[in-house]
Amino acid sequence: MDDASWNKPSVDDERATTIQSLDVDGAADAPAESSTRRTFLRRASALTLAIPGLGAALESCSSRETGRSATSDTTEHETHAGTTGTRRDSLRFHNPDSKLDTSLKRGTPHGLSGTRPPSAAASAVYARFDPRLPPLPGERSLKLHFHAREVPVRISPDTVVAGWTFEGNIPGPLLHCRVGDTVHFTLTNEAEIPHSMDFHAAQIDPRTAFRSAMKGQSVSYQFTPRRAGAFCYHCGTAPVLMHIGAGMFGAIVVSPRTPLPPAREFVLLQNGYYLGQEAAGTRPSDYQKMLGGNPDIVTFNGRPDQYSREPIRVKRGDRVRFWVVNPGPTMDCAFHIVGEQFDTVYIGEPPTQRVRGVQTWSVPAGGGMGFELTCDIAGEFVFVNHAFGHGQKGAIGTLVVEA
Ligand SMILES: [Cu+2]
Repeated sequence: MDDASWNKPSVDDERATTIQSLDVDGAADAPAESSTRRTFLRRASALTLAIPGLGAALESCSSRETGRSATSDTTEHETHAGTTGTRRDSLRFHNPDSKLDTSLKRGTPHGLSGTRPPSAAASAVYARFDPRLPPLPGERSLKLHFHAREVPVRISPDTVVAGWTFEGNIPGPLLHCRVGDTVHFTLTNEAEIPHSMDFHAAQIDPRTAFRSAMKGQSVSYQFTPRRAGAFCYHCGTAPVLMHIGAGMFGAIVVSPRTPLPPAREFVLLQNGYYLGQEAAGTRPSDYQKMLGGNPDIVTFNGRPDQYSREPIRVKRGDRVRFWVVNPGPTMDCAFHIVGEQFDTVYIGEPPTQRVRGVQTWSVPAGGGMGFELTCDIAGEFVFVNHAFGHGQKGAIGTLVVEA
């Protein structure tokens, strides 16, 4: 990335400008009620630990620990996994149904890699994905140069996937701009097969902007987001299911012209992995499994259970805003926090398109929403895809509210 405004690790409350009058419900509870809620939380915690799989997900995974101590989201730390690229065999593949990809001739087969794992799999390093929303750029523009790369990505201490990536990681970089900013985007394809970029934040002719770049080629375009919100971006090359499923996705948060209330802001992308048998330490993506829609692993930010091992930490009294973005490729995310409720969920454009007082709200595949709560109670709050078949597969984490 040439202009790494998205990659600046430090996010704190100072950058969040004050706001206007968003009437947020859920003022601090009275002490008696607070005590009652804490009792409930303890019970809820015990309950969740009694659920097979969920309990396992909540464990510290001490047998797989890499020696890292729990990280704080107020300090600088990791972002990227291994980025060593390799070549792989290709499967001949043809998808005549894609409506997105206009650079490829209809009926022309193109490669689908994934059968031979990258030889550099063993060197792929596990690292927690930093969930903090990057600060806004100082200028009214975002200049981005992404590279499509096929690299092994270690998604847990003991699992490496054959990733198709933007910038060598799954998900791709988190982006942040404002309504009215100009996003200047270039994709350079360093991979063997065609790739492209579809920004949901853009309103633009997809036949030209979202066209594929062949190996060694670049595609450039620019757009100006008209609406605020949290938006997916993903590769749009056919078959899109395979390209998203193998890791080519990310998120851009577009802040409204008038800032939202100051908050600790985090981005959670839910994705499913559909994996073949491990070979030489790496698990390839399995397209037939993707078509079946039953993932092996579901994650927030590309790594199952990562925020259970290394929680997201805030202080009591913080307002927290999760931007939950769901690139899919197929299933929804029923976002819920055990022991808490959302003061506000921005289901459409913030700040006006919202609902109040919500326990769970589903983000559809291809969608993104803002979930806001006031952390007025100290404790450990599990956030989860409450469709527990997915939560148990790794779409789970912990928000620690420190007293
Ligand atoms: Cu792609």
